[in-house]
Amino acid sequence: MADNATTPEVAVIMGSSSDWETMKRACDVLDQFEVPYHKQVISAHRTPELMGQFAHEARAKGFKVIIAGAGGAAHLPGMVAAQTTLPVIGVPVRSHALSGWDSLLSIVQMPGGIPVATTAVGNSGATNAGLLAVSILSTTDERLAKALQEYRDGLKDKVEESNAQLV
Ligand code: RP5
Repeated sequence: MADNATTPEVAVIMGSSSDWETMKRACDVLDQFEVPYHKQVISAHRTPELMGQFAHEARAKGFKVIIAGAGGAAHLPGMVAAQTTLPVIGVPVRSHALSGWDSLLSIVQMPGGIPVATTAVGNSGATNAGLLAVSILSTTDERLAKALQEYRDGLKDKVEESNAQLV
């Protein structure tokens, strides 16, 4: 349910269109759970004013969770978190130069006071960012709480089924 199908509850932002290959996994999860979301490229260093405006207006626009992905000197999640009190989930995108170590450390090492919930580097992190957003929304949404439990049950079933392959 991308982009304004109904009022988006989650914003998925990223520093560059080159992050989309990773960040689309967060959107895939939101689609799977039928959570409406908005996706947008917002760069902390190329469009700092847009970043500030987005963060300041996010709560009034009805967003409940922000997922922010960036790579390299990945300021975006922290700088957005600095300008909103909404929960911000940061996804370290795997970089070419340092394989995402730079992204991870840039996002995870927030000084006390301004939290960013940081996921794993890369595709798994983006998937988990989507799931964490659903989990946050599920605290006030019984449909999502049920759907998350069914998802977990499905993971368990797959493990049990995988035993049959150990021949
Ligand atoms: C960051 O720089 C982006 O989040 C991206 O991961 C990285 C490289 O950006 P491009 O040069 O591909 O636009 O701002």
